[in-house]
Amino acid sequence: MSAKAQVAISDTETWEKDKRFTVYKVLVSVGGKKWFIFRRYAEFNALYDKLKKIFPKAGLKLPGKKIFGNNLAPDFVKQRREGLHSFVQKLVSDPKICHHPEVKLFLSLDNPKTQGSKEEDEDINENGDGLTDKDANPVNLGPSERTGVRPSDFEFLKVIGKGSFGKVLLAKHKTESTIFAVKVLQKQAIMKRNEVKHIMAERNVLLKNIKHPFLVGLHYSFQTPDKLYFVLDYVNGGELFFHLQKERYFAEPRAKFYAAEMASAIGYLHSLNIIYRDLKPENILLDSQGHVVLTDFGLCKEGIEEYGTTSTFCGTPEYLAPEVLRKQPYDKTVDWWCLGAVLYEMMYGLPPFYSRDTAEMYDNILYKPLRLRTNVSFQARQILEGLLQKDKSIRLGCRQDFQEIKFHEFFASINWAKLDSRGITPPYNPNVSNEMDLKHFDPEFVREPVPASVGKSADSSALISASVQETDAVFEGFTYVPPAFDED
Ligand code: ISQ
Repeated sequence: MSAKAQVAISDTETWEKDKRFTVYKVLVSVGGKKWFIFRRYAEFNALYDKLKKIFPKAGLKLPGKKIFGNNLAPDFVKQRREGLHSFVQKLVSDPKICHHPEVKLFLSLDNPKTQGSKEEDEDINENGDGLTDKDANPVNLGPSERTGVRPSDFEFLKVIGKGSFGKVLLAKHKTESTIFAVKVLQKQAIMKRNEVKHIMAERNVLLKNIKHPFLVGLHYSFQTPDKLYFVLDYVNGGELFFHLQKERYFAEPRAKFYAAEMASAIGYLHSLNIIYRDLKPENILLDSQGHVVLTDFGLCKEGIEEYGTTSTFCGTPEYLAPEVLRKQPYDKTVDWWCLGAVLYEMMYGLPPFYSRDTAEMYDNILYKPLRLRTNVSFQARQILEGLLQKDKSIRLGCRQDFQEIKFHEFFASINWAKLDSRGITPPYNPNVSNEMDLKHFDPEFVREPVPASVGKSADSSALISASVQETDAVFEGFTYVPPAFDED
């Protein structure tokens, strides 16, 4: 970083997570490049605490920590913004402070986008969408990202799924005539819901180049100013639970086969230090031959050390592990609980601890002992007891992770090498006639028209609204990761 950095607190925004809080929008510019970072007061304060010890004579000042009354009151926020503005001005006016790693981190001065060579910048401009590099302000989507791809390269045919941040569409590549499932995420929707952290997790997961026979394959990704596009395998055997609903429950060999393919995929993710965390009915698909395909890595928790834990809440009520319900730290064993829940539902026809009353179901998950009717084998009951152990410190998988599941008696008949080579013939063939066969998809989605904004609109226009550019700034390098501070 040779050019001098300039900073200004340009605005504030009220974001929501568990409660409402203020974020300060800091415009940083270095050598003609500009970007925004979003920081909470507590983050300024943490930086201030460190710097005042390192640079005691610099006379750094931060607006006061606590006042009486409402921290969101406009007058108070304005006053604080002005104080924070003076603070950041002071940081960049002193080269020694400005080059300190804590300051560089805080202002994202080491963001690769700000350090790119001229050649790299020109490459980015060659994406052919008529946007200048500054306008496009791209997210780093990792090795899967392709430049020069646009939504208009695809014909979007049907909505085939809805996720937490967007939709999954059936799409045909216009020139290659190949069919894909394209997951479209709205950058702004994610930002509004303060889920930047989650999409970051998705990005980071993508960076790891995941490839496994039972995980949905990512062909490539691309982006427009307001959306992220993930071009995925189209999997058309239907949701596993769509089939389960039709048959009420599966015979043990069938349930075992699906559980083994899922366990193998989860074991693989764990080997990359990724917690899937979101194993739930709608994320388990069958391919055209009847093999399991897990989708949606949006909520994977990655980068967790072997004995590390994390406590971000996410999940679906039926399969929530007790520690997740309690908002306690969780680890890889959360996925073994979920596998237990899926296996239970496949064999008994309902999720474990099920109640139509959600509050009662939560209570059951936390306190009710697991009851296992004897219409399933002893080995099945034994593995379910191990996986659905409420205390994660004694849950099956807590010591040697996947190895404990793989070598459990229940799976004794599974040849794991053959399973991983997709060499075991699936117990059920979804019988799809061709790639376009949508017979296994929820007709409610399939009837839904493709949103007009997908593949058209301002996405590929040079006229990008200010708010869209701002949203992009948030995603550039995924600068903002809200920490768990209480102080606004
Ligand atoms: C692939 N094929 C069908 C549906 C899908 C849903 C989510 C992610 C990928 C998918």
